[in-house]
Amino acid sequence: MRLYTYFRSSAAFRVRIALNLKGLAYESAYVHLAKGEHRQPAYGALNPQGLLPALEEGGRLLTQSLAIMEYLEETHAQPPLLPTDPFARARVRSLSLLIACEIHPLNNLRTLTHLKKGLGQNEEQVNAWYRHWIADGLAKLEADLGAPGTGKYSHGDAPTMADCCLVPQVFNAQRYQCDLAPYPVVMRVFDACMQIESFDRAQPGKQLDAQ
Ligand SMILES: N[C@@H](CCC(=O)N[C@@H](CS)C(=O)NCC(=O)O)C(=O)O
Repeated sequence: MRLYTYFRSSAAFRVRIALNLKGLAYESAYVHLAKGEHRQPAYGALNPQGLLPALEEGGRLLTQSLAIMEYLEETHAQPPLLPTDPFARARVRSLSLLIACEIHPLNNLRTLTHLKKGLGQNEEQVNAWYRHWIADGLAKLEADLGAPGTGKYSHGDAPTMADCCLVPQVFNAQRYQCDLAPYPVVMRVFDACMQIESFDRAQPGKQLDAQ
């Protein structure tokens, strides 16, 4: 398997964690987001969505981190990233989607670039936007993680797809110096995940393209 990745891409970070948790070897193809390599024709020809990550296997390409993690779950069942009980599976997907759909798109590169270059916002205003949506999203995550089902990790006592989404989102929040004190459950789960080698090895600073 080949993963198209960038060290700071939190969506790619999710998939790096999932691959590591499942013990799957992969090669990395580095696409430099800050230099705009994902917008170049070469990458567009490969991945029409023009985003990271993408996973290539057997000459076929999969996009969207949640779809990729579901694919890994279906093709390599152990260890599971989703619980067996249907309600619990739906809860893990809901937590994952809260991060991937309600927080991440508001703060990704193209959104911030449009705020700056398209709408003329200055750095301070863009940072305020970023922190606003982190606070909004993490407050919702904190409330949900307080519900029954949360154990050592987002759901129960084994890491799931939700944790693969939670950890990169907290890394992003830390990078933008967001106040994380109001989210003790989120941070407890984050700390528990970061004790696991598969999470630690996937972090941005440990990637070969890290700057
Ligand atoms: N929903 C997508 C999000 C993909 C995405 O936005 N990736 C970011 C990197 S984390 C990206 O490629 N951004 C490029 C840009 O915004 O121009 C997924 O989960 O894979």
